[in-house]
Amino acid sequence: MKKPLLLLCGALPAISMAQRYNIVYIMTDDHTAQMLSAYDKTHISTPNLDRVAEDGVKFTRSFVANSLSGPSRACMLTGKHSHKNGFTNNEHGIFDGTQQTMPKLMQQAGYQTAIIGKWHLVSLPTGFDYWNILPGQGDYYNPSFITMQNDTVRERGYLTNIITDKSIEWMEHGRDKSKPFILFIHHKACHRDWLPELKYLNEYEDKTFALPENFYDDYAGREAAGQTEMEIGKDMDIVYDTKMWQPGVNTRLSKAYENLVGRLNSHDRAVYESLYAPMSRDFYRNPPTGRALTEYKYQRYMRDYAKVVKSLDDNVGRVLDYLKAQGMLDSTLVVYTSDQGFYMGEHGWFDKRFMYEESMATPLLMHLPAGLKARGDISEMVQNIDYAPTFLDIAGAPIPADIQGESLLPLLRGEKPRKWRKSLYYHYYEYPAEHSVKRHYGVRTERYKLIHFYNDIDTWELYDLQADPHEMHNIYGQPGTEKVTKELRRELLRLQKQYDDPIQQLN
Ligand code: SGN
Ligand code: CA
Repeated sequence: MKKPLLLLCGALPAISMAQRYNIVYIMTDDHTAQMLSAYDKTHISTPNLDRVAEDGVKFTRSFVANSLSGPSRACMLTGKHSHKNGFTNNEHGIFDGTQQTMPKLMQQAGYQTAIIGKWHLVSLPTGFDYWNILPGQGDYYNPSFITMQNDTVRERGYLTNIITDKSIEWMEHGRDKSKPFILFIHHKACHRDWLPELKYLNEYEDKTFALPENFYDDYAGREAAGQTEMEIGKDMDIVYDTKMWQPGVNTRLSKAYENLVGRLNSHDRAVYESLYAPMSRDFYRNPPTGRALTEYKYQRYMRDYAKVVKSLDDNVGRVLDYLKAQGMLDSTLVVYTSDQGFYMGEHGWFDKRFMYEESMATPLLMHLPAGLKARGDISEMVQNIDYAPTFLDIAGAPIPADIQGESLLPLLRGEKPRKWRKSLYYHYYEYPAEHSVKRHYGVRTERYKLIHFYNDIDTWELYDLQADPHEMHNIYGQPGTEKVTKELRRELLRLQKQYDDPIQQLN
């Protein structure tokens, strides 16, 4: 069922709905570029994820505005920074679903809208013709879903597979095939605490993952970085995160772990324990200490995270295969991204939140439908507030003036806009909170990053990303940096004014 193609150039009066591009917007949770081989081949191979960019593009400078789930989702739904959409942090946020959102505007443009999977915005979805979402963070094993009737229904199986089944089912039978659609396939994978699909239980168990070169960071010159609770050595829970469970071993999170794994039926639990129980017995027989313990936890973390990505990779492949089999690839934009990046041991960490590269960055791959000519890498700086205006532009819908992101459509057409943004704004709010990352805001340009940590701390950090890509040397206040600091402070203030952030460069 090949559709005639169209060229998108402004108003679309003569084009019937059936001829407009569909959008399949896959977003995962905490999936970082270091664990996606289109970006980085150091650790694992992700052939299906890499396929997304094959007939399309890979954004090499893709970032979020606030590296945390709920806030990221609110940014992408509204095309606005956190202070404008109101959802600044997970702990106290309730998304105001009465506000203007991209799905509502897509509906007005004649699109069918659906979301399946993680939502994490507390209030129920608005602007979707169909939704089936996870309560809160959701569960990997035998997960529950909230239905449009507001019932919570428990399903059997592994979450990443179930979200994909439901998504394909909706594309096949749930929608009105006479209309274009945007489908949000939003996975929990690969969020903590990395519970694998049982068929991949033993995958990667023979692999030893290389330690990042700054694994033993001492955080010198970076006060906020030295005060977190996200260190693999110090903060990762030996039961909850690394699965060294044994009756009688009680850690801060062991009860939570028992609840998660307790969702398996007794047969599946036995399969699960065929790996972890003997490993745990060996561990407690001769427990490692010091750096040996830290590195033990790192290997466990990397292996389990990689297993979760393996299922994700399969399932993204299933979606691509479905679209291909239906003859829809030429008429569908497929987006693959994550709600933020993540630390895989860089700086000794797991988790995200910081404006440092690993967590401010997020993967962004796109399969482009016929008519959008860009191919290969796109290096312009883009941010998750850009998705809403991009989708509206693709739909031929007007982009309201209060949307703060930029449409990526010119880049997808293969154009090189001369006036593309030269800097990005970032603002993280969730403190005091889990993982103890101080509040901060900052500006990132192609080469530099200036960050201000505030609230119960008042420190500035400056990085030259060219000389110091791992952000180990804070050069703020060092002789020779006066000029660049002054320029960056001016740019930061300009962005805070442009985006109308009530915090404007505290001193
Ligand atoms: C949970 C996790 C945290 C994680 C936050 C936010 N703890 O609270 O490790 O930082 O989510 O993640 S857990 O014990 O519940 O696993 S986010 O991606 O949803 O923002
Ligand atoms: Ca996340």
